Amino acid sequence: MDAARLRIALQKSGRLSQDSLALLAACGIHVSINKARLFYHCDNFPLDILLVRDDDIPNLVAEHVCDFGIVGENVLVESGLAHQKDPAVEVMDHLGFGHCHLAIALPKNLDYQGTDSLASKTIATSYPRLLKRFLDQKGVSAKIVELSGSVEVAPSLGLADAICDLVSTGATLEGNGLRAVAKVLDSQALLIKTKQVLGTEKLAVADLMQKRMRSVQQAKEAKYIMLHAPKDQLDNIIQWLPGVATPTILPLAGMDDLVAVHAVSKEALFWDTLEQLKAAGASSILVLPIEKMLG
Ligand code: PRT
Ligand code: ZN
Repeated sequence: MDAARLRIALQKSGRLSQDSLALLAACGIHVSINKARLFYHCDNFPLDILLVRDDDIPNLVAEHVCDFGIVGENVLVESGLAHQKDPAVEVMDHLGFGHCHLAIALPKNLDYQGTDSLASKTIATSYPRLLKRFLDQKGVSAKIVELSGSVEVAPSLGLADAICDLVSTGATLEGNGLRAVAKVLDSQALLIKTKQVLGTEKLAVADLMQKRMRSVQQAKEAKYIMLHAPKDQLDNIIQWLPGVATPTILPLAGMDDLVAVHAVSKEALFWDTLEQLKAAGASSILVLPIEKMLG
């Protein structure tokens, strides 16, 4: 590996691919992907990208073929390389996309009274390690059948009584007459890093990339709020602004009883907060997205 260029493993084609590349783009890291190739040099940042199947990413990082990887928590934990006592890779950040959860689901007509109802059942899954860990924790003995895909059809084919699979909207379970009964793991995309010590140059690049990734994530949630507030309601209105440390208070030309309040909110802003602000006397409320944040 070039001593100064970082190498990151991303999913080649699948649910994490677009968001992973979009995150790099939002960090100002440019690469033009032509899916025929597996290896890309970014032209404006010392980063090379290896496009692979997501299942290979934990190993590529653990073996230090790549310095970093972006992979679902489900895949990392199932790989066994995130073992709590001696993990083979380091989890640097939760990236806020690829959200799903691993759940045990049963045909709707099957009775479920808690995890004991799974005793002696056959459960089909692509996540045998995670499922076994869950069943062991619950003290339930069930038979695990490993399938690499289309797990949700296993009960209707008579291959299994239940399944353990990833769920995001729940539409696949619904479409196959199944209902989720127990959550095994919450998952989202993670930035993982090799445990090998990086040289000084690479370390500096890694630090810069991570800082940019964090700032992109912060900016995604954060909003810039502008509103007008009656002076005598100012304290009350400010307390309704979520995640705001120090709002800016500005005079309004020709208005003695009103001031403008500008603030950056670091939390998601919901309609009910805006309605509460309005009820507290705020007017001309504007909420704007923030593109970049630093410091
Ligand atoms: O080819 P490669 O091995 O790289 O890809 P893959 O087919 O193994 O993975 P892919 O692209 O399907 O998913 C990549 C990662 O996206 C997963 O490891 C998860 O971390 C994350 N993710 C997020 C999901 C889902 N949501 C998801 N809904 N992965 C899979 N699903 C599947 C699920 O298995 C089920 O078949 O979608 C279906 C359920 O979706 P809903 O919306 O109907 O509930
Ligand atoms: Zn995969």
